[in-house]
Amino acid sequence: MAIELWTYNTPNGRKVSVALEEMGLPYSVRVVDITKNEQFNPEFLAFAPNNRIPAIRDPEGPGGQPIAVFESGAILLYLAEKTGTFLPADPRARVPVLEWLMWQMGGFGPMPGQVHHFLMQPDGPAKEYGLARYHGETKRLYGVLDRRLAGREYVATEGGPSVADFAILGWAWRHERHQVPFDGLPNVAAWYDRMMARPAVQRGFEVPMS
Ligand SMILES: N[C@@H](CCC(=O)N[C@@H](CS)C(=O)NCC(=O)O)C(=O)O
Repeated sequence: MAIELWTYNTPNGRKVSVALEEMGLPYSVRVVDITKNEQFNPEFLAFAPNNRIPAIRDPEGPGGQPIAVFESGAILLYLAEKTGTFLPADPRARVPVLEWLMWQMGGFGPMPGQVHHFLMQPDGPAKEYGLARYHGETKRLYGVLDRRLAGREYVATEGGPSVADFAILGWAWRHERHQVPFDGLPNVAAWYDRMMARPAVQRGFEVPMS
């Protein structure tokens, strides 16, 4: 039975559709229109208590019983473990995937998200301060990613991507919106093109979500 993906057309939402496509799992999209505050609907809050997309409901969870998962990082790990894909079983090889997934969840998402917020504010000192802080931090994070990708095809694994790549890609997809051109980030640019050339990734970004 298909997994329900409750989501909207945003970086955090796209991470999960990309992963589902890459894993070949059947799923249906349930649009939660966050521009209309649908994330506060009781039906959604019942299994997504933080009123943020994405969340999933899997009718065939562990033990064949239904399960719901919220928080995109937890969803990616759940799906990777369910399918035995995109997350190495070897504990040593798994560590960098967890490191870079947490790096994304803790920084390379919250920081560009603040840039998106401050860009929409009226001109003035608050906007100036917010952008100086969060755009600066976002650019620093892109620099960290570029150095990590030197001599590597994927962020945390060899021979193919992991869920860490899917998580980071969701936000890099919005690099123009948070005003970080890839000039001067050659390794990020090459990785981005490599990831975006994957047919499943393309399907994950194209599936209607709004
Ligand atoms: N840490 C959460 C963040 C989710 C998140 O911030 N989702 C945004 C869209 S990208 C949202 O639902 N915003 C609705 C709101 O702010 O009320 C995750 O990765 O799942």
